[in-house]
Amino acid sequence: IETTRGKEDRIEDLPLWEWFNPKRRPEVLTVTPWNAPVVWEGTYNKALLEKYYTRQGITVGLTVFAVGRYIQRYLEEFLVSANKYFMVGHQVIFYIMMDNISMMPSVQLDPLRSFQVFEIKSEKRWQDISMMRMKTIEEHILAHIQHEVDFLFCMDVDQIFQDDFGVETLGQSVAQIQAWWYQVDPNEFTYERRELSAAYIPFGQGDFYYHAAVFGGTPIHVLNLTRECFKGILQDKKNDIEATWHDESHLNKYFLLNKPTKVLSPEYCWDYQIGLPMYIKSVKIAWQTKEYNLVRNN
Ligand code: 2GW
Ligand code: MN
Repeated sequence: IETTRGKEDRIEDLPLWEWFNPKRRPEVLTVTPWNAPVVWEGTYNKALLEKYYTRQGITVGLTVFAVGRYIQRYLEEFLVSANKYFMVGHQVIFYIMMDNISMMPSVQLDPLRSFQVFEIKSEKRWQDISMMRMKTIEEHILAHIQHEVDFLFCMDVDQIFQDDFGVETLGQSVAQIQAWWYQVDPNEFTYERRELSAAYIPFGQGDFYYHAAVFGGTPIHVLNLTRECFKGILQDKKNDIEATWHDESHLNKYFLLNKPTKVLSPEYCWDYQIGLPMYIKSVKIAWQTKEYNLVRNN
């Protein structure tokens, strides 16, 4: 598939050593075994990256889904905070997928920011609401997103931006470390462990436990990711099995086979319920509290 914007390999144009200094954070893991940067606060040269991407004139997309009670509960705060902290100074398109577009909150966006709202159908089971996002994202990348943006992020709605989530996060294929599983032995990760599932990861394998609440990359790479994950989801349905953590299990399998070119530290999606250890220097996105009684009793 050809993307018309043709800016595929941009981040590699700026050599890693020019903007990234892993030694700035000696107390944490800053480079993966396959030599991809793990981006932590303090490791990147913000001024240089800003200059570089401003000259390129990039547009960054962000997909977010809000179905049922998640509209009232989470969407407005997500958008207001994203407007304030996501890719400040760059063109941004928010792609908002809702089962009821008349419930779209009125959010005042800054210049350079726009949104597109799409109506999607709701699924009966919440597991399917979550998993079907892969299919919807795939369809939208093919239909229009590939022509509209240079980079795309896909996020959960139940979270709030609290600090700059900027161009240092851009790359071909970007994965987020799940806050609770940073520093845990991979054999304890909640990967799918049943061989029958397409998301199966045997013990002894795996690099990180990635969080499906934040992933991104160039449209072509996100297209491939969503396609492969959705294929796995369908195969599992055929075999009458559902992966333990739904789309997230499939995402972890995908990133095991297709290593991300950039990994985001837990600072980029932190859960304050863990506390605030010294190695968290800046919380870019914070998890919202889950009100299971409110949102999960359907
Ligand atoms: C989800 C679970 C239970 C009840 C409702 C929903 C629900 C999810 C919903 O009613 N409406 C809705 O819009 N969603 C969308 O699915 C919304 O965008 C939300 O952020 C996303 C994932 O659901 P969430 O955030 O409740 O799941 P988490 O925070 O436990 O997420 C992790 O695990 C999920 C799979 O179980 C996904 O992989 C998710 O990406 C992970 O962060
Ligand atoms: Mn979530």
